[in-house]
Amino acid sequence: MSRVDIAQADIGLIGLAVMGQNLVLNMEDHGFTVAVYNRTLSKVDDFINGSAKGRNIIGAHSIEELVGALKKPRRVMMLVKAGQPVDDFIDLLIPHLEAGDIIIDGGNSNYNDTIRRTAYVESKGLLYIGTGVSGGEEGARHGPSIMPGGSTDAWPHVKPIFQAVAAKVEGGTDGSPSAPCCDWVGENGAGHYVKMTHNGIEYGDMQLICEAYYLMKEALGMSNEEMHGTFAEWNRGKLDSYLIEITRDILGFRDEGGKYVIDLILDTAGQKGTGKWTGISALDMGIPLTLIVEAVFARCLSALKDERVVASKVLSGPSLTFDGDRQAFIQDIHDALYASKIMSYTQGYMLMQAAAAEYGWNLNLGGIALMWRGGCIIRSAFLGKIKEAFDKKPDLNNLLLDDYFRAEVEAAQPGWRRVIAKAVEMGVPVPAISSALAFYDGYRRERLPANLLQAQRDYFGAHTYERIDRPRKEFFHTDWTGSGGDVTSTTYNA
Ligand code: 2AM
Repeated sequence: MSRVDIAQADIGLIGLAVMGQNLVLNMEDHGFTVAVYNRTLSKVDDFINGSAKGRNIIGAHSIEELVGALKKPRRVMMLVKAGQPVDDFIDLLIPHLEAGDIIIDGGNSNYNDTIRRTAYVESKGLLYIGTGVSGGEEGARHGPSIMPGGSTDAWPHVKPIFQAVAAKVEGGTDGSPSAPCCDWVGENGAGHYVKMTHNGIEYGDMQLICEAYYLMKEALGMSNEEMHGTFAEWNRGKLDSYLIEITRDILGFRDEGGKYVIDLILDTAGQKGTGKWTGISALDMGIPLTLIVEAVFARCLSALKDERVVASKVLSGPSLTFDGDRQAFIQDIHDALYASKIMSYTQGYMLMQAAAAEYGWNLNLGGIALMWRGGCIIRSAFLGKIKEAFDKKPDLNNLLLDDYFRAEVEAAQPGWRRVIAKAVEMGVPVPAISSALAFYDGYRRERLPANLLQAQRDYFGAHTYERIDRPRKEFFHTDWTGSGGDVTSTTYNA
């Protein structure tokens, strides 16, 4: 292409907040020419005259100018605030685009919106991608995890750009030394769904680490320095991950006055909603995503700071000091965290498998583990093992049934149980660690007490039940009181 041709940019990017700017610089680092636009035009000029100076980055002062700068098929990526701004930009773009052009939403959109927008944009003869981009500002600049879904025909046109800028990890599926943390996730909202699940798992991982910290602090009375050392050690083993690494650093961090910053931070958690969305989706589909939901509720409980301050002066609990083997207990906490983490990822994968069936997505489950292996907040060595499990058995129904994970849980189980028993005895709340065990103990039981539950439902509402000695889908009703008659409920199915 000659230099006088104005349509020279490989991709256009709308939204020059820090994430957008960093992703543009990252793309340009990899040899792509990028055209940029932002609602507030001064940001375009500031960027072009600032960190984009001397680079193959073209500033546009209107949507028309932006579109005019793009090679065909045109690729326009939005990194703007989720919600209405995305719909607004889609409508602003459509009149300037032609068949085969691609609109990409790289923001934190809800997957339901992405499903709707894919259909809408496709109805105009264009292609749409909704993609999760994880890794924060740093990731955007040097290699994020990218999870694209949407119009399948769009993928070959964005693949070279996305895979070039994505984080890289060792060991590609094809035997290559490095693999990008980006692959096609699936149809319409699949990319944003997987990103949402990533965020839910992130909630779970963070809560589990917080519970481990709380046990060390409250049950064992460990100092920040001791905990810093323990997390440093854990980060060299099976728990090796970004979140353990930053926890190690946080625990050792002091301010100018020599005070540990961790002890100065108010214990009340914020949230932006992606954990809640994950929980809502699980409830809608009937998937026991207990650990992530506990993690969301733990944040909610923490936010009731004022109430807790009042309650702490009124409500009593045990006041015990730890009298066991401290080193052994630290190892038990490690095992409890590890086993709970396996439960959390098991549940997360159950959720994605259910969503794939619900929405008709062909999800590449091993590929998702690889996408999360680097670049994003939940990146860890552990995800390499999940990838291996799906490589061995692509149709693996449940992660716990994989030989490696089954054996790992088996080995961690005694310590996991001891930790929960001790926490209960001492009155230290460990909602995620304990609900993870409740899930495990429930999942591995052939028989649960739901026979009684069904009897109760049949007793008060004639909801009927199935029998162990008859084929499934045959329903029975008992006249429990002798005065109920044989009319059964057929409409109530909640
Ligand atoms: P701005 O610089 O004009 O505020 C992250 O906030 C990005 O989303 C920014 O590029 C911001 O543009 C853009 N953004 C936020 N709200 C918007 C809106 N209502 N319409 C268009 N862009 C918006």
